[in-house]
Amino acid sequence: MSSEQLSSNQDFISSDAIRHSFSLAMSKMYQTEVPLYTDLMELVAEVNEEVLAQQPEIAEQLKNTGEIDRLSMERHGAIRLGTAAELAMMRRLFAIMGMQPVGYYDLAPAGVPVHSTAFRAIDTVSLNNSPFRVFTSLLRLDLIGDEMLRQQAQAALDARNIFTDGVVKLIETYEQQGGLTKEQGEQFVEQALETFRWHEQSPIAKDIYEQLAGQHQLIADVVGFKGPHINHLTPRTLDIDAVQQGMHSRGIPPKAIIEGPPRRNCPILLRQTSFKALVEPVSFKGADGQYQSGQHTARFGEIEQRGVALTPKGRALYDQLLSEAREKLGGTANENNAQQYYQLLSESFAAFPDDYKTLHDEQLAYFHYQPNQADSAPLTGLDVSTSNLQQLIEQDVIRIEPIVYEDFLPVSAAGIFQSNLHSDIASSYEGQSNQQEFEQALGASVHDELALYAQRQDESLQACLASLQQVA
Ligand code: OOG
Ligand code: NI
Repeated sequence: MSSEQLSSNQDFISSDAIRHSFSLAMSKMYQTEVPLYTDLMELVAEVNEEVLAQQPEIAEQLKNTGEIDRLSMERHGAIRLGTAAELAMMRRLFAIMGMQPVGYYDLAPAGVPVHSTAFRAIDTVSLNNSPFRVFTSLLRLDLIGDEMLRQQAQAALDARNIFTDGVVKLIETYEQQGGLTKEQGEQFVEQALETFRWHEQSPIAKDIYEQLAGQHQLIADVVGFKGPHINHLTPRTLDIDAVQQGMHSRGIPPKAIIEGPPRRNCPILLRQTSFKALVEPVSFKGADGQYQSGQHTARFGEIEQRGVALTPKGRALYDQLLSEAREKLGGTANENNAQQYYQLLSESFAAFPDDYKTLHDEQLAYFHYQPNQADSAPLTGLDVSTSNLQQLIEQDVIRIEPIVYEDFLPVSAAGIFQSNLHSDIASSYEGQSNQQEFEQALGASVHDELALYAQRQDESLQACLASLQQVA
C-alpha cells in the first residue's frame, strides 16, 4: 500500500490501512498458533501461481477488476461470541477498520445454535485495498434445553471480559475524534489482537465443560474460554479442487467434501473446504483452583474459491439446484459418498448457465462495466446510454467483468461448522430465525448484501458511461 493510501486525512490513519495491518497481524499470530495453517497457505500460493501462469485470461480478468493485488492477502476468519454486549462492542471495534455487518445467517435450522453476520468492507476500492472479513457468530443460549446448564453458561459468560481496557479506550477515542492517529492505530491493532488470541487455560471446571459439550460442542467452545479465539483463517485459491487434492498428498487432513456449487468454467458464489480441526491440550480450572488437563477441538484452516455474485434470481436458482442435489443424495455428504455427491451436484447444476455473457444477459449475476477501448474506438454516432447497453456490450465497446462474491452461504457455513465440531449428526433446532433479535444485540441493522452488489454494479455502469460519453 502506498503512503497516500495509508492516510486519508492529515491526522488520521485510514480504516483500510488499519484493517490491512490487523489482517497481517492476525495471520502472523495464527500461523504461530496453528503451524499447519502455514503449510496450507504455501500450498494455496503454489496453486494460485500455477493457475495464473497457465490461464492468462484469469490473470487478465483479475487485473481488470483490481483483485490481482488482493489475492495473496488474507481473506477471512471466524469467531463465536457469547453475549449481546460482546457483539455490540465487536461491532464498534470492527467499525474502526471499516468493517460493517453485512448479511444475516441463521444456522439453527442446520443444527448449529448460532446466528451470524460478516464484518467486511463494503465499497470496491476498500475491498481491493484489503478484503479481510470476519464471520461472526452469536451463540444462542436460548437453544440449550437444560435450564440449570443454561444458567451456568450465562454466569460464565457474564463473568468474562473479552476486550482489553486499552482497546475499549481506543474505541471511545475513535468515536470521539472520528479517527485514530497513526500511533493510536498501531496500538489499536496490538490491543485488538488480544481478543482473538488462543488461551490454553479454561476458566471453567471440566465437568461443566463436558456437560456443555454434551449439549453441543460449540457451546463448550464459546462458554469454556476466556475469549473468542480466532478459530480459522481462510486464504483464497483460484483452484480449490487442486488444493483439496494437494492437501491429501501433503498430509493435511481435508474435510470430506467441498461445500458450495460444483466446479465450473465461470465460478459462482463460493466454494469452501477446510482441514479438520486439531485436537488440542487444554486445562480446566477446578473448584480448588488446581488445573486439570483435558482436550478441545475447535481450530482449523479453511480454503475458499470465490466466483461471481448472484442476483436474487441467480441465488434462487442456486438454492434450488443445491437442494435438488442434496435431496437426491438422501443423507449428509461424507467421505463415503463424496463422488456420488459431486456427480449429483454437477448434473443438477447443468441447468445453471456457465458463461459470463449469459449470466449477465439473463440477470443471474452482477458485473462491473468497463470501457473496453476508450481512447481508440470510433465512438462517433454511438448511442452511449443505459438503454443501448446490450448493444454496446455486443459491439465490445463495454466489457463486463464479474463482481466477486464477498459473503458467505448458510448451508456451506453449517457444513464447515459441523465437520470441525466432529458432529455430523444431522439435527436441527426448532425456533424462528431471528434477525431482529440479532440486530438488537448488535445495536445496528445489517446491510443487505444484494443491495450492495446492485449498487456497485450501478456505480460502475454510471462511471463507464460517463467515461465513454467524454470520448464520444
Ligand atoms: C464459522 C463457520 C463458517 C464459513 O467460511 O462459512 C465459516 C465458524 O466455524 O465459526 O467460516
Ligand atoms: Ni470460514
